[in-house]
Amino acid sequence: MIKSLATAALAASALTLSSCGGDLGKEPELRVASGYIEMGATPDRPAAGYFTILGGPRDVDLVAVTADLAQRVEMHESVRENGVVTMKPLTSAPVPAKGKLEFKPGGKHLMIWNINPAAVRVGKLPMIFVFSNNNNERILFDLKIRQASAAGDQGSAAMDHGGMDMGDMGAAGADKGAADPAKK
Ligand SMILES: [Cu+2]
Repeated sequence: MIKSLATAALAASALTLSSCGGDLGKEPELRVASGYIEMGATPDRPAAGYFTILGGPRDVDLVAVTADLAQRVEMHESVRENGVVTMKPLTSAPVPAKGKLEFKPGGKHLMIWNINPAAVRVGKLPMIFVFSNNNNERILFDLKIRQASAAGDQGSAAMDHGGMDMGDMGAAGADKGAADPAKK
């Protein structure tokens, strides 16, 4: 009896020790590290979302991003072909183990339609990032909202998004059907 108590005490202190020193050898944790939303140039234009996700111990895919306070969110990739930039809807994006996935201007990005005005006033949009691991693990993260800048790169990005509405709507519509179940 006494012996087993001592063993338990030793085990407990061993646990304490390992949790103390454990940070050094800790497994990387899948997480959203940062991100922001750039509002469209005019209210009828979609906003663009950018973020960085840090990979965990295993390769996973980001399969959807949703927001209750926006009408629609899509993942896109800008691709330059023969000097012309077009956008393609993405159904998933890989997050390599211990690596990172970046959505950034000129590459992969979110397009977000009709963000709730209250969220715009507060300056952040709560979003849900859905992954292909553990029965679609969900990570909640607030993206900060920035107003559209008047000129420069952001202006042209907004124009790209405007063109998207007409060009790739068929593909985007098909894509939306696949993404919807994750929303529920
Ligand atoms: Cu886009």
